[in-house]
Amino acid sequence: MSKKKKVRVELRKNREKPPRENDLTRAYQEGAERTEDAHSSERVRAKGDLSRYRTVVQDEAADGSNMPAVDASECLRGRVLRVHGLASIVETDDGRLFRCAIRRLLKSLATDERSVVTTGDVVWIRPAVSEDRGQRAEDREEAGGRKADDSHGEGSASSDLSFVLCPLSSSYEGMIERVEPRHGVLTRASRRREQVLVANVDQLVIVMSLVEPDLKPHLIDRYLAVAQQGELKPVLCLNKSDLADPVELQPLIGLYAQLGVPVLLCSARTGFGIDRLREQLRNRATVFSGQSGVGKSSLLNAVQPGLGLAVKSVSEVNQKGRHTTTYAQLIKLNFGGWVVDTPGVRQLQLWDTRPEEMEGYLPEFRPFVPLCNFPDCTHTHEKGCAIKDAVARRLIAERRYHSYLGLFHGTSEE
Ligand SMILES: Nc1nc2c(ncn2[C@@H]2O[C@H](COP(=O)(O)OP(=O)(O)OP(=O)(O)O)[C@@H](O)[C@H]2O)c(=O)[nH]1
Ligand SMILES: [Mg+2]
Ligand SMILES: [Zn+2]
Repeated sequence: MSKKKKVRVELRKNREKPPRENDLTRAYQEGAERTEDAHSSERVRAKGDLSRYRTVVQDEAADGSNMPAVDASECLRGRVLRVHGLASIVETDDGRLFRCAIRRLLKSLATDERSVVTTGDVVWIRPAVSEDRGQRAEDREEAGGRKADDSHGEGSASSDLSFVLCPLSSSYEGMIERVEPRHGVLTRASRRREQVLVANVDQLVIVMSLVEPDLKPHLIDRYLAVAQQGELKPVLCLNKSDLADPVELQPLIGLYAQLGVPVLLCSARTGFGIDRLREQLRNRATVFSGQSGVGKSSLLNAVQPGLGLAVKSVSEVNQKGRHTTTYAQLIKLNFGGWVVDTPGVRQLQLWDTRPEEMEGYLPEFRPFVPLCNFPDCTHTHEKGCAIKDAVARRLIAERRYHSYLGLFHGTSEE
């Protein structure tokens, strides 16, 4: 993560030069009778100079990010709750909701327009200027007064913001001026481009159902690779335990537990395992991901009663390919932390990885890799391959080796 610094900069130096009737400096130097005037003008001007300085937020390493700096006195900091086409819903630090467009410059800086701004992003927005500014001087005063009461850290940077607030039903409008550098991302390749599904989360809860739809072990392994790539702590959540016999799952649970991945067996229907899931989410930033119909939204409704997320109705259950959740949505948890519910994924291709890097995504391969006969062994067809040998001796699970082959060849075995 790059460091942030606040700096004082001089803004619009050229445009805001105080108007001068004449060249007063020359008049002063010439010792003319206008000395008094010249003096007082200079005094006024010095004050003007001061007000032209602003605190801006920018990255410490100028080369680290190409995001534009923003003027903290004119912008508000917030987090993106969801993205609807061209509009992003941002909650500012003071708890207001803004419907925002994205500054065009940011789009030209991004490698993929779909990921310029994504759910979970920390952004700086410029509230929209109300058209009837002139008539609302009274509102301005009132709002300014209120503002002083609810001071809120960085968001309180300016009291002259109040006049630009423009209510639109229950929310305001604004423009996203800057996206803070991300950490902890859920990313995938989509049509040969990087798609950042969610940003700034700590952990990925991989939701699988034991049946309806059936468990997909290869998909779990793919998710584990994506978690490692995005620096997310993975958690495996096996849902619909009410529909299957958990005894048969012991080898699978054992395998992932051995790899250091917490495994939670749950049922959104009966409430089994929901307390443990809630503890896993407390005070963390989490994303839920998995196929459509595994019960992501149902689990979140169980974790926080009253949430009311839409879940697939019984009549829709057999309609394959229908997603009930259609966009990633950030939800605040009333016991601390937040979670992003996402639409089901059909395919999960890793972004920006070469086949020879794939072995790095299977931690249990590591001790064996140096023992292969060829230093550049791909563990696919080579003789004297220590990985294949370890699979034969059951030191590496065959299932995991097959997942590796799928990752290596870029095929999704589902
Ligand atoms: N038997 C059983 N059914 C469940 C359980 N959890 C969810 N379901 C059912 O599974 C179906 C899908 O649940 P959703 O919560 O909509 O699944 P989702 O993962 O959010 O799906 P998308 O939003 O399409 O990605 C619904 O009909 C739920 O009632 C469970 O623990 N047991
Ligand atoms: Mg859902
Ligand atoms: Zn090998």
